[in-house]
Amino acid sequence: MSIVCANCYGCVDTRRRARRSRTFLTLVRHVDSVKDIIAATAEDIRSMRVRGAGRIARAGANALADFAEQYTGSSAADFRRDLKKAADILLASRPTAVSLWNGVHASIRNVEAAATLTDATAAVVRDGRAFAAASEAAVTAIARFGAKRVKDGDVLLTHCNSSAAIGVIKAAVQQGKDVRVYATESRPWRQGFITVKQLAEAGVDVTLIVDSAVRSVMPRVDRVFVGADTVTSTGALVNKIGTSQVALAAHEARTEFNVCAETYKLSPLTLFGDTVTIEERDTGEVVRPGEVPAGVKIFNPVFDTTPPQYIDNIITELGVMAPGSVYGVMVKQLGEHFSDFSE
Ligand code: RI2
Repeated sequence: MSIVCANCYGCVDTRRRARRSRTFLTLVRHVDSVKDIIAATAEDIRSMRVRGAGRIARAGANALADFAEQYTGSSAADFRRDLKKAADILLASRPTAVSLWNGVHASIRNVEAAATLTDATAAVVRDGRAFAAASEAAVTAIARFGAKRVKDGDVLLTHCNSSAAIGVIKAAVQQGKDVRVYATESRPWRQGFITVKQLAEAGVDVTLIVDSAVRSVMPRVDRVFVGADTVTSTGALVNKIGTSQVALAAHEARTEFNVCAETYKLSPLTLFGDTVTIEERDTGEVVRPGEVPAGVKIFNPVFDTTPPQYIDNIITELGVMAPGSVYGVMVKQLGEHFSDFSE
């Protein structure tokens, strides 16, 4: 059985968390087979019932661990074949955030070397759960490092809804710093409403603004903290649509622009020339039926790219770095697997 939150975009991505958050639950879905675990998770990610780059990565890793735990096939070869299909289904659910790709690959990386079916399934359970736990720990570490950069009296701005960026703001407030926060609405999904709810519940002085108000308020802002869906080998940031405009306004106003990115948001694929696919979502997210004349075209890209020259700091669980340091971190992390990604 899998428990899924249907009315909150991102509050639940693990069963443990769901049990703690009973009040959020409006839908309990019964999953009958191991195949359904993967299909249900992929659908939750695609429909954004589970959203946020970190959460979708953990959801993917935990789904593969569940899949392995409940696998009833009889050979390691069958498991490898079925696991590959499961991984492909999860990866097709949302294309932009490399966190999902890294979570899936971290979960399946030791399967080839496993001698038996038991060893292979155990490897996926161990690696999937370990990725999810490390992912949560990374968000906590980023909160600790990022909060040190916030000064008492600061005015902050955040865009969309990033658990890593919100972690930084909450940690700064917990340290007793008096901060005020502007949070963008983040059309079309309006994840900014989740952000203001989370910050208000934490006792933070938060003001909701429409996306087009960013340049207008930026001269009053001391620091921007945003999350990341993908960071490329050149240190460019791929994040929620509008992030690059926030960065431009920050650059113009000489406001510090900080990216909160766990290292599993770094894309090893970009090191070898791959580009990042920018997801385009349904036009119904932008307008309701009949709201614009027939024949009007709607374009709904949901991420954009911020060049490294507009980024001051990338705050990771390994520490605070400049965009130019990303290449070195990626190479070190890939280590002996470096050539695996060059195909
Ligand atoms: P955390 C979100 O994407 C936003 O772009 C946000 O900045 C990013 O994921 C990172 O979020 P979406 O799923 O991992 O709302 O920091 O499209 O929570």
